[in-house]
Amino acid sequence: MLTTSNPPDNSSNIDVLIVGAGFGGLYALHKMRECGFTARVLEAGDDVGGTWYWNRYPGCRCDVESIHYSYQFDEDLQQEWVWSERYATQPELLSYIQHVADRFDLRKDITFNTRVTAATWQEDKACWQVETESGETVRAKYCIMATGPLSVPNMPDFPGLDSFTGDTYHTGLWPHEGVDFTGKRVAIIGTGSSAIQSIPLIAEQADQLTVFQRTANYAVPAANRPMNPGELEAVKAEYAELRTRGKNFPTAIPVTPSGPSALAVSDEERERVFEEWWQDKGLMFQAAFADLLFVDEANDAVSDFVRGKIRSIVEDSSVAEILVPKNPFGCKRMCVDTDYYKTFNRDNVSLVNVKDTPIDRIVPGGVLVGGTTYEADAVIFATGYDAMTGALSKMHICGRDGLVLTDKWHEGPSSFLGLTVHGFPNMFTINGPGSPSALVNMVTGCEHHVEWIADCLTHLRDTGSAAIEAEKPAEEAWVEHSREVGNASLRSACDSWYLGANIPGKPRVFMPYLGGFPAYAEKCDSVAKDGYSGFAIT
Ligand code: N01
Repeated sequence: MLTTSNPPDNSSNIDVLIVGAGFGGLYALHKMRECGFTARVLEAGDDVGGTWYWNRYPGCRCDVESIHYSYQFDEDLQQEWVWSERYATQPELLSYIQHVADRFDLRKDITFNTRVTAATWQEDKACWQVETESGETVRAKYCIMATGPLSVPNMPDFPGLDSFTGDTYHTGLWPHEGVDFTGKRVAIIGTGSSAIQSIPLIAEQADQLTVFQRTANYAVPAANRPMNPGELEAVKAEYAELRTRGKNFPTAIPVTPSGPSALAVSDEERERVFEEWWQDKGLMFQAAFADLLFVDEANDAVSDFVRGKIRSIVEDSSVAEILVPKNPFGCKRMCVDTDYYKTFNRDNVSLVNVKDTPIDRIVPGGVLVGGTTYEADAVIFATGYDAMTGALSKMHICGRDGLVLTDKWHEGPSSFLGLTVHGFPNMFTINGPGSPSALVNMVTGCEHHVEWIADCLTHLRDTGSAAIEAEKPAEEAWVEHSREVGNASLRSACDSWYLGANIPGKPRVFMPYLGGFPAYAEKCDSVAKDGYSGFAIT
């Protein structure tokens, strides 16, 4: 029995064990059932939702438009669901995922409040033995790790943290009941996407907000708004076609750059395009010209445009200069904002640059930097995640011949297609390192992986095969190809979570695949069509 509330009765006989009940895990469960496999999901939280279950900080919403950031596998679902805003809030996304779980009767095969701690390949039985925090054991022929690329919060080891007398929060583990900062002095550490979304709202509520910034980030206006009358209906009238078209774009989001190069147009035209895209395109501003993330001079142009915007919004020029990013545009993941820079014009908001003078320690009454204590009643850690490998590394995953995944990956993750790992038969990762993952529309990425895995398992069943495993040369070739593609982009030009640089001691490897969704999907297709070339099937 796994939990008292939801006990599986045939745990040792299931075909597919899925870890995680976010977008990837839920669709995996639905698809596996549809293909006639028995499947079960183990989920650490007490409900479905993954990212959208855990991230409940003020202002949390998706930066991919709702019409794209949603499932496309079921026409009735996409026709019936009504999005209220261009970019859905976390509560709206969570209710969408809950609706999907109910609509497809998924909950009966999900065991909540159950964290997986270990998975061991049993060669003699050709199955995975999976263990949970409560000491339960589940066996399954196949294991799908739908654990999310950004699901393990990074909590820097600040000295003195335990001495703090106020409340502490991490944006990725926000209290379900919400937090009222009225009358409070709040400190927030970090200026990535989570901080940039939450700072304007916390500033409106708190007495005083102190922002501790180590690296200035690029943020562009989200341009969020309620859906216009008739807008959703127009999308739905051609939804299937829109979805198909989306898959032809590198990000799996159908946005066509205004031109191939920012350098091929006059200064006036470039400025006009940047301004137009700045006003309305949100995250897709980065696609205003096709070469912004590849050619230094084009990148300089867009970097300078955004720097100019920051200087024009922030009234205190010394504050503006701290907020102006020094990195190339897009090498850290771009952020979208609603009134982020404007918030620094408020009297109750101050900015502390901790780049050259890092945080010394947390003290009982606040945060100590360079001998000054910034007093706080609450400290928010908006310090990000152990990305891409964090959740997989937290479990003790032991493959063939006793090979432990963290040992194999001690110099950085390697995989074939970001889906499978040599030495770990019958194990699949959804949005794993080596796949496009967070560089594309994540829901499309999840669906693509699940459908590839479903076809693969069906093939194994149809051919009476027991196990599939990525071959070493195929994995090495994929790692090398991913490295080459990654080096061609300016995204790898600075420290970021893409590279694991935000976690002390983590090897520096650019983890998401940068070749774009169409090339990636084509490679996955051709491997399958070739009878799973690059895999050993036994
Ligand atoms: O985390 P981050 P995030 N001292 O890693 C700072 C997705 N997402 O949760 O840059 C001081 O980006 C760190 O500083 P530095 C999206 O993919 C999407 O904000 O390492 N500061 C940085 O400023 C995103 O990229 C959405 O120098 C320290 C911050 O903490 C990803 O999640 C919304 C520090 C961490 O920023 C992660 O975003 C939210 C230290 N010791 C998230 N350690 C949307 O869809 C870390 N920092 C809109």
